[in-house]
Amino acid sequence: MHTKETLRQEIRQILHNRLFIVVSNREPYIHHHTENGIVCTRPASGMALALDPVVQASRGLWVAHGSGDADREVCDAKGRVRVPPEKPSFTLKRVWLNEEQETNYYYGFSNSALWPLCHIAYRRPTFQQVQWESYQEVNQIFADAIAAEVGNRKAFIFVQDYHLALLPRMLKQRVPQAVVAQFWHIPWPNPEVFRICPWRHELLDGLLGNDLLSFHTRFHCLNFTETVANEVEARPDQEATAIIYQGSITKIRSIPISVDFSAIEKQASRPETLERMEELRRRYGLPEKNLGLGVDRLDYTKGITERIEAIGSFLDHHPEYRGRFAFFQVAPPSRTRVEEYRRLAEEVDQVVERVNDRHRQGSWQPILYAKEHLEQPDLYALYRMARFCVVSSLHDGMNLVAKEFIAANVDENGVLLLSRFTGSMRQLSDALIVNPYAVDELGEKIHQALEMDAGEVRWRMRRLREGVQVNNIYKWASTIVHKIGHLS
Ligand code: GDG
Repeated sequence: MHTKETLRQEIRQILHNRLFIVVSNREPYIHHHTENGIVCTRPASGMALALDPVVQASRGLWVAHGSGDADREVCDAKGRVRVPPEKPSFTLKRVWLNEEQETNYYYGFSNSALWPLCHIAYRRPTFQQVQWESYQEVNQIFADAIAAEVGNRKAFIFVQDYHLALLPRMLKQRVPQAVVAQFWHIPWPNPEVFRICPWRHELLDGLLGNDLLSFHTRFHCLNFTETVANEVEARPDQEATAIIYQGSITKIRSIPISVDFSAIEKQASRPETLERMEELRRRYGLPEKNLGLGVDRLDYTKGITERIEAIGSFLDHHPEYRGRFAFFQVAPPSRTRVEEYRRLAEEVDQVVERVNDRHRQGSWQPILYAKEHLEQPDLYALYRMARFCVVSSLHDGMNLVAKEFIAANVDENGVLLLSRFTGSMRQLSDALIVNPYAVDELGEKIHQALEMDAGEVRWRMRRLREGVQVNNIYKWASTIVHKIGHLS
């Protein structure tokens, strides 16, 4: 079994004393001003949560955008601070962006062009020259910051995600001795979809600066190699596991990400979790039995409106559940400066109101909606309380909520409903697999989850738990570290 300790040993052996650098837009720790002084929080980001234990084990360096309003105050002159605050084990180096760069690079090109382009969720991407220029500029800022840290040293640089597609090529030019790998956390679309991007050649050129480029699934790898073959002068090898471009090789691999199973299991099993469950019941008026749960950043790819409609359909067809059931949706606001996300927030409000109005009985209503960021221990308590958890993404690279729910369900009494359009579906076949576009069918699956006999619930959850326990975050990291090690 892969653990934090085995990973630490592997990192020591494989990476020797080379510098290990993780790069991402989102920082793993954010410092904010509050009434009680400066407080450090962790963002609701699957990527940041997944990588944190890896960098802790490597004792390396993490370079990211400093986005908190107190970030500068806790850093030294080079933008560095030791984290996690309770037990510092690595250095976070913050890169500073101005308001305009944040608007154009982050909210603009990253989240209004690339995000909808890569997710088939029927939201049209917008392409603006000014946003593209800012994207190039910010990738260059990251390259400068990293080059200053690396100098002439040998280093492994592990870049995250779609915000930094141009960075690998820039790094190869600035620090050619470094091995560069990237993980693309979201889907890669088919060539037909990708070809509408005006800067597709530049993006592909940037990504082919990597020595290793990984996706969650083989399907995304194949989409990528096909896109490359259609768009640039490059030669994929026969198995589509590597691309030869301008004399250098980029290996393409599928390495599915995961969660820290044992840490979540441990946290969920603590006696304090039982107290928290009681407290959450009181705070949100949650029922003792028949609780359904959804946990997502408020994002149109997550299929939140479809899921709420499905609850409505379920109650239309099974009115005997009125008053005996509740669905709790946690959805912290996300990317609120993008118009599409503000519109989604209104849509979700409306659908929640509509379904509640249709089925309300006295003081009871079916949907309880928390538009807020909950503390992590609250989430683990909720995962333990829920009879079922719905992950109904329209398209999702992996989806970590599904795996967190499994890791926290220590009583083996929960059912996972999982969209067939998530990367995690390929590993979690003992879940109830659903199509979020088929709202009535999803409503019937909810009924099936509530009616499922305890034996079936247990064997399904037990098999899911065995799978996630083995295929945990340390296995993901170990695979990546081994692959990077072979490249040097
Ligand atoms: C991208 C890809 C891929 C949510 N609400 C709260 C909260 N969360 C946490 C969850 C989970 C994370 O946010 C969301 O992870 P996902 O994997 O579901 O989704 P994305 O953020 O879209 O992540 C995705 C991932 O990268 C990793 O590669 O799986 O496909 O889109 O960890 O627990 N956390 C807290 N409070 C909340 O209210 N504390």
